[in-house]
Amino acid sequence: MALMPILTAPDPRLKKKARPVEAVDSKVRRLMDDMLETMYDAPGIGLAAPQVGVLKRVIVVDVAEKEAAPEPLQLANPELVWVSDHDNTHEEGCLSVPEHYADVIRPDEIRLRYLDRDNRIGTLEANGILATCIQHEIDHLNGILFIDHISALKRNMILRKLLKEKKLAQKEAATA
Ligand code: GNR
Ligand code: NI
Repeated sequence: MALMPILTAPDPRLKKKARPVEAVDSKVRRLMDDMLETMYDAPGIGLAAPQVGVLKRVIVVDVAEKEAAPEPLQLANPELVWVSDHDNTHEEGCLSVPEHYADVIRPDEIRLRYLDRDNRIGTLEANGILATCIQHEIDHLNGILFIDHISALKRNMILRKLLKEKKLAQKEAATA
């Protein structure tokens, strides 16, 4: 198991569409395990492979309460096969958009198809925070960040701030 560095916006790799895995083999399983470890360490409730620079359709999620037993999900090629026409607003954050939060409207309930850790087809129905998180992660696989769901004005303010912080960090690293 290993921690992987998490990319932050703006980064062109976060805007790319990820490719399906052909099968969940030992290499994909290792990626899933490293992603889960990286997510728990961050800490976050979800992580998509593009956030660690891997353009594969792989996500991990765990929305269990901190005190409760962990409920890790490791999914490859997740596909929404149904979404409810009822929407829900939830405040979202993202490990790739650190320290910024905004309300995002998404379908309340979803049904999902995916490949599990053993390369078997699975289905899952989700609502609430789990449905929000899974949709947020699938967005990452399509090069979409939660800030793409808010106004261009707010989005550009956030991106400018993150870029400034990145440039400052680079400068500090160069003079250290
Ligand atoms: O840790 C995370 N919290 C979160 C809160 C509300 C909606 C979505 C999320 S996902 C985020 C981790 C992350 O960036 N996943 O891509
Ligand atoms: Ni995210």
